[in-house]
Amino acid sequence: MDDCLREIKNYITDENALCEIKNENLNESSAQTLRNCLSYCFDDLKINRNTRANKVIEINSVIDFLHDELNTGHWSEVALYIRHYFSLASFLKCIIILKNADSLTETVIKECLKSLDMGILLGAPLEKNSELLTNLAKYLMKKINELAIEEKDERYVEVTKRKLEDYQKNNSENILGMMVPSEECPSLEYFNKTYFLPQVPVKLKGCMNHWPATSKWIDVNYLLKIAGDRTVPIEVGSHYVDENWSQKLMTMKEFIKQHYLSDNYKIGYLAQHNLFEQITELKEDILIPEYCCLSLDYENSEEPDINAWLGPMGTVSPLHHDPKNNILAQIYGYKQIILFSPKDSPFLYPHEDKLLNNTAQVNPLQPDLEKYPKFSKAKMYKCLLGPGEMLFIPVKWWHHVSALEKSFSVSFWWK
Ligand SMILES: O=C(O)CCC(=O)C(=O)O
Repeated sequence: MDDCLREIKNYITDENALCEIKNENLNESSAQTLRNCLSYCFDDLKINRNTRANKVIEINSVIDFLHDELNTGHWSEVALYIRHYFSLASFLKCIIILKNADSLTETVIKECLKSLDMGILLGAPLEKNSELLTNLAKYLMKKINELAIEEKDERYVEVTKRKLEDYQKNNSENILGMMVPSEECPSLEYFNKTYFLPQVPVKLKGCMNHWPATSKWIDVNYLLKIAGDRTVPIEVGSHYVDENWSQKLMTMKEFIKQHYLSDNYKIGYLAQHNLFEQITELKEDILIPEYCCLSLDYENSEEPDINAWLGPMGTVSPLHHDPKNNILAQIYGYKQIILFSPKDSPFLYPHEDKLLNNTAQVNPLQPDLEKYPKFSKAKMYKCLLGPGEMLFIPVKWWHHVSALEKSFSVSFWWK
């Protein structure tokens, strides 16, 4: 255990920054408890078993306090320091669990990973130690893999590969609409002139053949090895406007077993989650498409927002638009995508509620024309997006996305 703790200390890039706890930002007792936990973690204190056990209770009291603060008011209004302290407390909880354990068992590691992931998902990267939690989680995943008895399940490897012709037939016969144009890896200049500047959607082929993700991620055992015990947010229910829809936190392994591989369970979707900041190993398998360097705003040099979309057949993202340009890259599986220009917004009946007014009330696959008569005036575009293909969705273009089989996509949103 001492070796493990010594190794972890190497991940701390700035110990002073880590130990700086300001009273004015926290209530006095939480600040004091955090300081006590810090010194327990890093000063070589000899303390008895009872006091050790109390340390978990102490750090949990700080975590509970911060958790309440995180859940008060709107998420965007939560002060950044609360999120920093939440990450710090989650990190300290992990160290306390490790210090109190006699050896590095699977149960101990899982408990640590859970705490780190909560810190990553609800907290914010620590100033001057921004990769501490992600690196520690990566280290612990490596350790748990060393302990694990290989439980390869053949079911994990298979991902249905239906014939492209089936989909093409289905797509062109059942859905009215213009096919979006398609290009074979166009030059940046041509893409800019023909699609980006006029803001026209296009399917891009042959641009991601060199991404390791296209061959590695289809094997669920690979995802389980890298991320099996990591906690991720899952959307449960048919789609986010449905009244029975909810969000849950579960491990990737639970998600894969309960929602991804199981046919008779409720639809679960790992949707719009920045998996790559959380599990940085996966980021090494993808590349930011060069088209994302184009911008309508010359001052913009921000990195794109990269999100993962992993789910079984049948996931649906209802018709909506987003505030940024998007390249939706299909790693595997087929998705059917319906698009409408922003000009057609009045024919799509956006929800009136402010939180949902980027989402249409009409379902373009089964429009209720009595309720939404103007929909018949909308010009519909369609795209069948297959493995290794990308779709450029210009900012504010409406899109409805349904997965025709198990599917993994990565979206790159940029201004
Ligand atoms: O793939 C999906 O289900 C939705 C993707 C999407 O809406 C997006 O990338 O903005």
